[in-house]
Amino acid sequence: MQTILPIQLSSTKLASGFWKDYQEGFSQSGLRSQWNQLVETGRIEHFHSVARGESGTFKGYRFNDSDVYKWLEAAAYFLPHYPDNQLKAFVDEAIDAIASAQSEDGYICTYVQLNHPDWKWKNLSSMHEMYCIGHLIEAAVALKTECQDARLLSTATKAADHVLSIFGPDKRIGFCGHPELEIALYRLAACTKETKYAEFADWMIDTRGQRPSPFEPEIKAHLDMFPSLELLYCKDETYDGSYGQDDLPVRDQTQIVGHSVRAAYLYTAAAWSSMRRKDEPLLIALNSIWENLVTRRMYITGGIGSAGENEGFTTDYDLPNLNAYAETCAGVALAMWGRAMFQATASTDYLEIVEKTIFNGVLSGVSTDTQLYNYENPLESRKNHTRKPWFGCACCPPNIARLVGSIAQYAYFESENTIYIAFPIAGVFEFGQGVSIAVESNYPREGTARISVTSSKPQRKRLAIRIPDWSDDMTTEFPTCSQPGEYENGFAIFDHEWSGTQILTVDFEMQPKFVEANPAVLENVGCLALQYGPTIYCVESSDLEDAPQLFTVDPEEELVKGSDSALDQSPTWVASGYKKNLNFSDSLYAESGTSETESAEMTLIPYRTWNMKGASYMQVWLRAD
Ligand code: FUB
Ligand code: ZN
Repeated sequence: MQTILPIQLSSTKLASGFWKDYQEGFSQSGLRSQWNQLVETGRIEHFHSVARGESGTFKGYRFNDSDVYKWLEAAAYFLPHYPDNQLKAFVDEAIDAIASAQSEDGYICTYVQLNHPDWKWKNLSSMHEMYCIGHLIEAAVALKTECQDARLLSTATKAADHVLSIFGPDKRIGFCGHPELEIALYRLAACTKETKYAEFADWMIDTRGQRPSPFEPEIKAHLDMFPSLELLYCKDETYDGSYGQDDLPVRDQTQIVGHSVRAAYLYTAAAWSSMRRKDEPLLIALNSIWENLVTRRMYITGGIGSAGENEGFTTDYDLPNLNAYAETCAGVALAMWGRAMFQATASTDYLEIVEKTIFNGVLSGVSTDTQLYNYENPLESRKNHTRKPWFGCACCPPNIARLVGSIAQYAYFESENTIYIAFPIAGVFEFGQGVSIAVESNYPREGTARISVTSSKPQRKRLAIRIPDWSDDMTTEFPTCSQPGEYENGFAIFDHEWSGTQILTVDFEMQPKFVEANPAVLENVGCLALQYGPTIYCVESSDLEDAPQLFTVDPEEELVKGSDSALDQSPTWVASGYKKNLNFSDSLYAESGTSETESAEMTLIPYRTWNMKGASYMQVWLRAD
């Protein structure tokens, strides 16, 4: 199979529309308000404090450095497309601050440096030192690749070399409780052409899950400092490791377990590793884990990690709506893993999930003005959620910023002979050998896309357009050729001799559909959810007179298109059904049949836009029996 790579961001220019709106929001306000939070909460100051030789002045979570790094990575994606001197000045300030905090030997983790210098590399399972260095590396690679700014890369490679000088096959056995460095090292290897980083990441992936685990003795030794580690990493007081995917070697794993962000970051890296090493058994294992996830442990929104206690997975079909954790970062991580699986297999099966999580469980994590965030993304609310401008544990806001800034890399891909379109984003996109495509589309609000393919010279190339699972019909108009000639792995393939500019129109039929869950998800028995294209809908009390929990939808009644959502201009849908009448008399209970219902209509809005008009009652799964 030919290598499939995401399009280079420098070869993309988004046009007005759904994604440009989000990007403009982040470039004009979201990134700025996040920067203010990084400053106000002391996250930037921590680096200066280290440089000044202070001690004991770190405040907050021990992995707070990573928020600065993720913000920098995001800024690197936005700056070339939305030049902004002030944003650039913030970036410069951050780069200098970070460099000033690095120890002579390359070590950097301001929590340890300021508050616990004697804990350096003592508690890999929980300290997040490698996790933070991973995000530092990702930021540095992004700045180098997108902004041709190599300043942070020297800090990052020095930190990476420091890690490699301590850990490795012939040195100390170790990897991070929170995978992330693995992803970063593959990116660093690609950026610097230094394969030692990729080899080290391969080694970390292979070493995880072996026995004895490096985590076991340190957890015992540090129980007084981190008592929660035993709860998370042990079962019946015996080390188990599943919280950090250290229960089995990855290639022996079959189920998705533990902390959801950790899992999806690890498997993203492992998918790249399998490609790099042509390691079929590793890919087969990843596919088993994936299957377990998407057939038993994933919300219809693409949210993953149902439980708050471990920020992760529980058991098959345990998908509570009201208490769903479904962290925004886990959605971002799932999009990354699905993308890597697509790169490894060329199959749209993975892109289905990438699309599902991005358009629902991830975008619900940010308001359309990019100022307010959801950390958890439940599928039901009883006025117990409000969006926040920031969090004490602020991993999600900059994570979603980096995803939105690099969104084209989830939609457009290229191999030597094929251009892949996972979902259409409006704009102009340049590929190798002088081929570019200009895409006009109002996706995901509508299913049509007009694709103008321009080739600087006559040449044969395959244009592969994903046929979404949710669409019952796809029509194409391509006057110069009666294609598609073939279907492959879920793509319609236009294998064509391109020259000059040729125009292709595709229309994915988009109809609102009620979806039911496997009855093993007891929570959703007798309930339906509405899907329109890739968008999952919900009902919110701010659009009704009452809580949606009082309503029963009648699926036999036709859904009527409502006015477009004021929040993201997607269609709303009006469903008919019944509503429990609240005139239940004064009693708490009454004989069945005595309470009244009345016919009612309910307006469904895109789930991603819920919780934007203040705390509300909300439901994705509507009672229908
Ligand atoms: O531990 C670092 C990040 O903070 C995780 O990815 C999130 O789940 C949150 O715990
Ligand atoms: Zn998060």
